[in-house]
Amino acid sequence: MICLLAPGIVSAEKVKVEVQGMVCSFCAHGISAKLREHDAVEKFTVSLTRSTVTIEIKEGHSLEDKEITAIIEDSGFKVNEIKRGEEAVEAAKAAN
Ligand SMILES: [Cu+2]
Repeated sequence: MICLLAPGIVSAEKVKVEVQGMVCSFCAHGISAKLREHDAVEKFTVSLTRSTVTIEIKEGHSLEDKEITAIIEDSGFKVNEIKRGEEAVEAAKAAN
């Protein structure tokens, strides 16, 4: 993957997903594997302590709530809540 954009120029859309039942690194691995192969995912972080997955969506791509839900459910978990925007993501970072 090559990044042609200087950091900070483009603010990609960020999504915070609260996942139910994600408790260990094996859980995180299953979800990570699916996110890694998705076209629209620029990068993501998984927090086991907060049971959240924070996804940064690639410029020019979109990721619908139902797609996110499908990814999580395919991995064997349930989605509690999906939040979009900087605010939700910054709050998650601050608490980590
Ligand atoms: Cu697990």
